Amino acid sequence: MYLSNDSQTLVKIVVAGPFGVGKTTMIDALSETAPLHTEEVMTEAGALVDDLAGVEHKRTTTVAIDFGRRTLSGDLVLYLFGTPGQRRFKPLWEDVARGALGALVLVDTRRLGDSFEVIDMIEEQGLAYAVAVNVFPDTPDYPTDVLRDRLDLAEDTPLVECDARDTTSAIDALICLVSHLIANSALEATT
Ligand SMILES: Nc1nc2c(ncn2[C@@H]2O[C@H](COP(=O)(O)OP(=O)(O)OP(=O)(O)O)[C@@H](O)[C@H]2O)c(=O)[nH]1
Ligand SMILES: [Mg+2]
Repeated sequence: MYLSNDSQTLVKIVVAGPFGVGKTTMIDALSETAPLHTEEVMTEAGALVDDLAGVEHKRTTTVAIDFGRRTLSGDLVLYLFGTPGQRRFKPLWEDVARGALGALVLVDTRRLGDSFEVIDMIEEQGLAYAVAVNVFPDTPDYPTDVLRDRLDLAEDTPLVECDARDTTSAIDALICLVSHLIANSALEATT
């Protein structure tokens, strides 16, 4: 649970994405320490603004942050910050993203349009990111090139599929992001 005193690289990573895409679920699956959550029960008052289509069993929503920690091979320690999903929290997305090295953007392809604003915010913050499609049972099967096109992703932006509930799958998505960040920094070092 505690980090050793050996030299470590500590990195802030944001897990972002629209309402109900599985951010809190993923941080639960990833964190090697008891994760911190700020969940509140959803009430009837929110029924008109928070669309539960596709996630009808969802009962709570994040109102500030999720926080967890994951050590990847050896001395690379990732501090994972999850954002709330609704656009009314946009100023908070920006605050949470500040100082991060990169972002894992979760996407639900049943509601692709909901992801655009989050991706815009990440790009405006100048953060490198990878996109992970959280697969639900009725997720439509888009060809990769169509999906990349719809999300308007740069050629080198990684796009993977994951199951946010599954630790191995969530770690694979995280490794994909970290590999992208390492490749970016190697490129910057040569230019
Ligand atoms: N079938 C399936 N269900 C999932 C998956 N990931 C999350 N869920 C469910 O989908 C719902 C949404 O999960 P959350 O983790 O609360 O989503 P969130 O992105 O944190 O939501 P907000 O914080 O409210 O924006 C929950 O009911 C999860 O149990 C998945 O990979 N597959
Ligand atoms: Mg959440």
